[in-house]
Amino acid sequence: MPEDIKVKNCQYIDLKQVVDEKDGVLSIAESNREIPFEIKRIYYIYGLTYPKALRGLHAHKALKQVLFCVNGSFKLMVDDGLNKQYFYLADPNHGIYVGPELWHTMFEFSDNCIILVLSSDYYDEVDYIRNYEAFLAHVRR
Ligand code: T46
Repeated sequence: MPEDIKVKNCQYIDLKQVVDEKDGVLSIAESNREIPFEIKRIYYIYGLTYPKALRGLHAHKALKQVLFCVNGSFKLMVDDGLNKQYFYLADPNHGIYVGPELWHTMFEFSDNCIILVLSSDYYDEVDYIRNYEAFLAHVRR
């Protein structure tokens, strides 16, 4: 059983799965079904061979995203300004919804890690808060 989520704007996402036994597994993510928004952008992160690689270190003002680890594993920390929670992602069928106003970092990547991100909007640097103190001020306003 996954642990209860205590940060706001965050939830477990389970994809619809079609298992074809020896012919493999198909996982399906559809907008406004398994994914709780309209998907406008997909990106993926790989080449994570540096053992101390650290990504994220920001929050979004409005962007909604779901993160999957489609190969390998990594850890995700989310922080809503009051509570922090850590997730271990290692199953391509199980993702984490990271909604707005959550400071998040990604770390402890396996060499073969591939992170797939489904995103509710196009890239816009204005939506990022990249300073932790500014993030705290934003969520406490
Ligand atoms: C997030 C986590 C999970 C673009 O130009 N377009 C894009 O769509 C993205 C995602 C990034 N960029 C540029 C912005 C930076 O100059 O690529 C550079 C690296 O982005 P960043 O440092 O934000 O990468 P991560 O891995 O820390 O964060 C990414 C997403 O940017 C972010 O939205 O939530 O993955």
